[in-house]
Amino acid sequence: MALTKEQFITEFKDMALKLYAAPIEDLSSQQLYQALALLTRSYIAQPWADTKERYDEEETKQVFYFSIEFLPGRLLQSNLLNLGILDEVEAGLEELDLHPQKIFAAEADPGLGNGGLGRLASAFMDAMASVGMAGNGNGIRYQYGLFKQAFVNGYQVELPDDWMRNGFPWETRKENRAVTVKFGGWVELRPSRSGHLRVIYHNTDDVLAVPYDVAMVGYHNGVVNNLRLWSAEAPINAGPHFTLEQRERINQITQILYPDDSDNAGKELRLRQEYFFTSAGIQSIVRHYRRTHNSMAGFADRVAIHINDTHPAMAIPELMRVLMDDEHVGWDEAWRITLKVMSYTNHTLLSEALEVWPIDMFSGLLPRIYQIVQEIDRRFRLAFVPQFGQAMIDRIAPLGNGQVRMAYLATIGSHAVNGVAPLHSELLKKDVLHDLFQIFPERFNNKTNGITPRRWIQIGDRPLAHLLDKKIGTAWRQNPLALRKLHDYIDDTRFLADLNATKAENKRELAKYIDQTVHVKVDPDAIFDVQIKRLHAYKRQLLHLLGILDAYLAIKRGEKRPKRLHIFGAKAAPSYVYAKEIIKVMNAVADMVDSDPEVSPYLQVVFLPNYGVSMAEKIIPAADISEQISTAGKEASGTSNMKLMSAGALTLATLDGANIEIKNAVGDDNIEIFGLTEKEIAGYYQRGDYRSRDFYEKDPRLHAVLDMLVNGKIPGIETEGRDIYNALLMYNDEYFVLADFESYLAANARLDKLYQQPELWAKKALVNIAESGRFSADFTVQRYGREIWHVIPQTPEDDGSDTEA
Ligand code: Z57
Repeated sequence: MALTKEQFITEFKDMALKLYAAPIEDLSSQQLYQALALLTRSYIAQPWADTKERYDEEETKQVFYFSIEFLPGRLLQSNLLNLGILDEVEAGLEELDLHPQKIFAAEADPGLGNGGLGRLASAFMDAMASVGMAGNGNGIRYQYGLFKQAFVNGYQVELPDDWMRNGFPWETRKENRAVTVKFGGWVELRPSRSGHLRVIYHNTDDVLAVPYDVAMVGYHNGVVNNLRLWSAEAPINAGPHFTLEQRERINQITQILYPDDSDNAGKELRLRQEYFFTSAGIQSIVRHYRRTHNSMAGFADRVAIHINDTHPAMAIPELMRVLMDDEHVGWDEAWRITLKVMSYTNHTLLSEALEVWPIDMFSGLLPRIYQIVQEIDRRFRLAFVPQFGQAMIDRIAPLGNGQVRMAYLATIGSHAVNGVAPLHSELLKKDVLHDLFQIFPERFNNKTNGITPRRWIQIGDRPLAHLLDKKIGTAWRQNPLALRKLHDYIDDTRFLADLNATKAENKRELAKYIDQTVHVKVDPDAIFDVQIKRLHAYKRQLLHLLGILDAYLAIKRGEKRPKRLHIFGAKAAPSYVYAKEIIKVMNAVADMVDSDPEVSPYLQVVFLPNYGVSMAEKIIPAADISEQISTAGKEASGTSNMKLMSAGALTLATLDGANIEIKNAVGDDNIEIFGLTEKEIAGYYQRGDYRSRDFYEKDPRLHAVLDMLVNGKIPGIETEGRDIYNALLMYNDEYFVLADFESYLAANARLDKLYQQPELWAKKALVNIAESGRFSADFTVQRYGREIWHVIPQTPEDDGSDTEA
């Protein structure tokens, strides 16, 4: 849109006056933020309405991305950027003697997700709008987002995230679009005169699902899509017997986000949440469709529904229910429509994350849905036992072992199933979904994850963005593949120095931020070595920690090395004891290193509390090294690896998830690979001959490092040190930390050496930035659009680069 600085100043002052009856000089940053957000929303309103109208008029096929998590990050700056008015607004604010960054920082970060899965969903929302795809989000409006993390005495403490305290100016309550979701009770099936079954519900708990819509603004294209977040409320005419307790129980449904990442706790409230937003979404999609169509026959040509992990997999039986019970479609036709509409992404191979529900809980809470799952199960067995045998079908039918198995249900009820990086997609076919792959090989495919360079470079890394503009022009802002132009400057000494200077500037900024937030002074000339992601044993923050302890001991012995600053950001699930113990030990090591004047000139450790999207925007631009060190075969894709690469950090990585793609993109010389491969680890499992103690006994450096966990050298970690020591040595080190220790140290030594050659380092950073464009989520959603959702015509020139599973 077009907006001059002068126009903006007038309208902004006007809005502030209307809102607060005071001149802007009297307003707090929070108030200025509110005024600016509302003004921005007023700019979004027309294109938002126009986009909706156009989709309806042209009967555009629409995608509905169902996800129990969304992590959009702060929206003000990104909305201004995408509207194309960020520069004018910032100039206007500065003219008013206001500080744009201070105003932007007043926005609460909607933490409606845990980590990669939720952030990916939001990247896809941004990308779909930006490539002009009709893509809607469907999720939950949690009143409290992911807990706020604090450290007390080095221990993680969880505080409530009251993110809506000041309101959420981006949402609009659509009370006219509310639907009812039914739980519990029992179902009566009564044949009706017209021949179809009448389904009568008795004694159900009814919940009103009220949608709150959030605009998803496309980049410079006038498109505004919709993210619909559902809130649970008591039904309006609930009657005199409706108690306060019942009201409370209903409100609970959308009160909190479960803080577990890649883990399934099997709690009933979580099942309620899943059905709540899924049913509400399906009902509202069907209702909207039926306003302009008098049958459901063409539904699958207008609607694609994507199931982001299994949390919304109930979309399959729920759509069957609506088609049959409400729309009177027969089973076969309903199933044909459902299969054509639904697609599913798997995000993990970890068994503890694969969702299963006890049949008792499931059937009690969702009796009609359970009946439909039983029928799906019955027909699946009927169809495939003859060819594949009872034993195999028993393993993979939706019902088995007294459980509803959601990944199997999702695969059986979708026309497409994808993993999120090539290795992950291969392992899905080999292990977790092996048997289903035998039956439905054509459904399986890969869609490598992506990120949005708009947020990570254009907003998060302004110094780099400006340097790029100067050197290769601004085309990369529209098409990140244009970053490849950078290759032309691989021998441009001046430019390489500029690149290093930009990184140095970002490091100084982060040093300031660290000082302000945790009151720790860090040396901006150190190597900034970053590991930011959820705390999980398989991600091996512990390997990184052991590397730090080795460095500590080496420095104590008198070794000199370039100074390294280790930066961690990670939340642990509140019930994940081992992960919390690792946090405690990290913090203890940070203190020990910091208080030792022999060591602190060479080594520093900072664990930043409350890592999230907004903090990532500050850390990533300053990173020199990106630690992506999961046990091979365990990290489905990873996405912080892509973000850090795009900021020119060198990746220190195992051959896992999308690290493999990064290696293929930049070449072996521009990434630091170490550790066991997935094959080698599978070999250990098969033979059953991994003995972590052998590594401890053979390697004196490892020996010394592990002993530090239990010999009292690190103050205050008696319990935690012992538990970790035992996990590694008594319980045989489930994640092969000890096996990879030596090669991890060697890789780190190579990085230390490389850092002595700043120009060579800059060349490698350049290649990383240049090749990061391929990981733009814009391309990812286009591949989904062509190959799964069928909202983009399949074109022959598409090389299908990462579609081979
Ligand atoms: C989650 O964030 C991921 C997987 C899950 O099963 C759940 Br539950 C939450 C992550 C994977 O661990 C990452 O490897 C992946 O990059 C991300 O999902 C997005 O696909």
